[in-house]
Amino acid sequence: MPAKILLATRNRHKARELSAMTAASAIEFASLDEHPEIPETAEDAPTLEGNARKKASEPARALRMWTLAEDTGLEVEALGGAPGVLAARYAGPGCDFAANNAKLLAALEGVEPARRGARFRTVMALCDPEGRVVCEEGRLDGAIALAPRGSNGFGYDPVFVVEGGLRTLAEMTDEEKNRISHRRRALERMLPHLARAWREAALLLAFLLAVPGPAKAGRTEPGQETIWDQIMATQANRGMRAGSRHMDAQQYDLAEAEFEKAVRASPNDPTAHMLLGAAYYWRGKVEPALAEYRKAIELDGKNAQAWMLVGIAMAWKGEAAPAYEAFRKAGELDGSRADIQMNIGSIEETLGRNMDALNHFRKAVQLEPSHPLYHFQLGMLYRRLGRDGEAIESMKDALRLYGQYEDALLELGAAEERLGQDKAAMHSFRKAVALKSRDAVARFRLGKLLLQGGDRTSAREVFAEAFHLTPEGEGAGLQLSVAYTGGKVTSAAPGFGKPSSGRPPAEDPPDRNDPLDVFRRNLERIPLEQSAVMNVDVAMVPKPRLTKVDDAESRASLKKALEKGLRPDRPSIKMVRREYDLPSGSDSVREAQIKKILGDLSDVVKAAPSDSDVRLGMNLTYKRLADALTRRGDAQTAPKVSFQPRQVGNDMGLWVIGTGWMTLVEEMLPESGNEPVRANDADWWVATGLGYATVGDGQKAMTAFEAALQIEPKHEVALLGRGVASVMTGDEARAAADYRRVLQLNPKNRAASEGLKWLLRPLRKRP
Ligand code: ITT
Repeated sequence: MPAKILLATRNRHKARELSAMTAASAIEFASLDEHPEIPETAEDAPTLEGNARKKASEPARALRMWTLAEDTGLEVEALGGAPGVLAARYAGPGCDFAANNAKLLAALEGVEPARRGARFRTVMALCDPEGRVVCEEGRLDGAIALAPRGSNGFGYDPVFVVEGGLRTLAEMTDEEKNRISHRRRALERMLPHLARAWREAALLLAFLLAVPGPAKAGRTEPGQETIWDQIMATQANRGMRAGSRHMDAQQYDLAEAEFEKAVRASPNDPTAHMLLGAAYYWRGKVEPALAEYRKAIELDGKNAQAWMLVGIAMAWKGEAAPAYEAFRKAGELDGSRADIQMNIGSIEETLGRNMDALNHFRKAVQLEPSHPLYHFQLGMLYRRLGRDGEAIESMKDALRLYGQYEDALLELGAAEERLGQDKAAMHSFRKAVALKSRDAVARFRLGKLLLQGGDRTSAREVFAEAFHLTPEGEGAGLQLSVAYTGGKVTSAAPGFGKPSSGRPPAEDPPDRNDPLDVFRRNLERIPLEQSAVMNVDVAMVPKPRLTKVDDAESRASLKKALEKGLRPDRPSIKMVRREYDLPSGSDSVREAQIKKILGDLSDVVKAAPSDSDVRLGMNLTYKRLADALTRRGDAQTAPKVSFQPRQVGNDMGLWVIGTGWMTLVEEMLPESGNEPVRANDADWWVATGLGYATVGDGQKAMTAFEAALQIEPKHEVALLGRGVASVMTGDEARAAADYRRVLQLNPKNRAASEGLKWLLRPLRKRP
């Protein structure tokens, strides 16, 4: 997991104690030993807090990592609080523990036991990657013994007798000390911050490969301030917070305006420049984005994120060499980030350095084994290297983590088929079709396997649903996204499901932050005469939840509390995806649809493990058909429909989008020309035609469907196919004729009636 928190101490006793106390938690610490390049912090502040802050913030800034550090002092009453902050160097620079103890005992020579009161005080500091610090303190009261006793612990432990007891700390076991120590008490207070830092980092990495900021801006627990909230609050006047909200809502223009303000207000803040750059990038302004990222690097050359952003922008421009250099630089600065490793590997693959790419992909998977995309990408590389067995394993890993990963199912099926495991392949493709019913690729592969197995009837059924047309229209679609990160979803909000024909929802809903209520409000805005498709991603990210330790319990070990509160194993993300159709309809029909959708989503969210953060993303697409057409210059020749074989999206909101799926069709198409294996079999021609249509070759598709119809003039699916090929080659009238013919043969054919509806929809004349 890259989301380690750096433990900034060079004192291995401290490190051991802190590690023991957090061993059962999900939090992982990185040690300063892994970063020999970080110079030792000069502990020259006059207070414990001052030193703790320095010890945490210097490495945090240098490494852009969450960092935990502490400074401990021993304060002896009879010595006016000495040695205090100077405890480490009490007997002089470079002195050892024994010398310090000897000097202390000598200073207290003759002081009676009642006046030997003392206390340990630890100030712990947690610093975020931007250099902002929170501090917490822990104390342990006691007295200085007359002579050293015991051999456990370190430092002043042999001379420190815990209040109310007889033993020195050095006479206690590690566990006993760790239950009561100043360090444990400081850590206890720090835990809520730590847990949030941990979660923050984990979430960020899991969800945002490219953009800094937005994911962090989401609240993790309603009503509770996170460190990030505090940071954002201090930046509110600089527009960062508002900007991040806009990024969350994918309103990049608004985000841009806010971040521009932020940059004007704090021209030396690298984060502001990165955020502004990200907003530019998402608006397609790649050069200005690059300029901002470079500015961030100028201000902070060790900013791995900024280097990675440069790499992404360069990769977008198609400039592999500078992209590679930037990703490598990012990797040098932060070797623990899986996303950076993936990016390095992707470029290497582009450059044909497959073995290097393989190593980087493998490393990414190691660093972040709970991320399905990384397994998928690794599997894809195995596939391209012809290592199908390993590809299958990787795809299965991805599917174990995200069962609805349709691309992984397709790849799995294809690899299984290549290895001759037809039964398994059929099973995988069937699952893919069940997940994305209109995916022509999945239907193509499944149908071919069925044909091969001699099951002609099933094959035809599978092919029949692969020819759905999509209405076209310039400016006709509306994309709308709602991102939500947060605690409990309380309800599907009373009163949901009231549709409107364009009028605003009647009254303010009870909880405007309830994501399902946000969904409801947006669904209600869809005019009744429009149809829409709603896609929802639900991600459940386990969170280390902290239980408040009450007094009775505080005597029990911290380890236990942590065991209770924090998940002991690595967080693994659960994803659920839903797609809903909202056909146009009457008031009551729409009402019922919305009710059903929200009820279903509410069930999904309720079924989330109670120790998970739920993140919801919604994407609504709808078509304003008539309006769009009136805006067209040439309504007569403008195409009304198109054939979209499959929806390619950035699965799971991640960066990688590809056309790799095309290979899944191409590898099954005839080597040369367009003759299928069985040239006198209409169904084989249909399969071939579907294949060509899917990879966008309308002409070859047409030839194949014609051939099928020569053999079998009343082949329903071939007619559907020729309709699609006609659309692809620009003859919508012919497509309509074919679809009419299909409906004569079979009035129940869905693809035909739907396609015909789009093809024949009336054009509204311009006034
Ligand atoms: P870092 O700066 O790398 O954290 P350090 O050894 O310099 O390690 P401090 O300045 O915080 O740590 O500690 C000052 C001294 O206080 C330390 O050298 C010990 O002698 C003593 N000390 C700290 N914690 C102690 C503990 O739990 N028991 C006994 N002595 C302790």
